Amino acid sequence: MSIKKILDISAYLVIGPENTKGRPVGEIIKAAIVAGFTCIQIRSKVASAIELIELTREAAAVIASLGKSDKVALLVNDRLDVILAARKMGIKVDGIHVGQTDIPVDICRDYLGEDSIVGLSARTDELLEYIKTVDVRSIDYFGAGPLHKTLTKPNCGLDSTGAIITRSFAELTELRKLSPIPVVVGGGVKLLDIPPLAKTKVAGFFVVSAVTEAEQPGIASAELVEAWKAAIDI
Ligand code: TZP
Ligand code: MG
Repeated sequence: MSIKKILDISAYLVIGPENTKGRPVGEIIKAAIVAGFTCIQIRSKVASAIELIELTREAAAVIASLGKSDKVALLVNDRLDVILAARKMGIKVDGIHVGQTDIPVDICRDYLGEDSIVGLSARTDELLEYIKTVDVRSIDYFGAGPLHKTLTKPNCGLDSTGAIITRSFAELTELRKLSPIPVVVGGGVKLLDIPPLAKTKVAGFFVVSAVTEAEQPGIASAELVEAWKAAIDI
């Protein structure tokens, strides 16, 4: 069965070599999945194409070694070319995550096929407009945010006046109610944000630094996953 049918974006790690304080990306991915993370996105603004392919290979191998290839989705940020090359080289990549100025989702879908996962991110206010007007059939989930200003992606939430627009839990609840597809929220998300975020009933949270910069990524991951599970049970 295609992993797309059971896509779980409840605990979603975004990671690249620039985020790990010099530690191997594969080790942090492993610690996060063991702790219960359900989706992995390789994202690097510094790695070359070949480095991205190798990171994707490593991530796929880690997921396979944990017996999770049909449970934990592996996505790559932006780089349709990297995904196509990785697949040609026999690496299992489940899909792509793109933003508003990246390759259009319909083109991604066309190249990657029906069984692949295509995620699209935008600011929450943009998404609220977007879902009113755009056919979302080629998209599997929305990435929304930022919840807070974040050093990991300093321009995230930037509007035309140069201000950073962050999102309120009320807006996220509205988006979740109106969106025909699942919504995952990130941008500055830390452990304390998990309970109020879960209350909005979005499908999940995504993090970079809360895991990748933690002294003990496995423990930080477990705390986030446990907090999410505890909060959605309420
Ligand atoms: N997309 C929107 S915000 C962001 C990405 C990749 C970075 C989030 O990083 P952090 O460290 O969890 O704030
Ligand atoms: Mg992008």
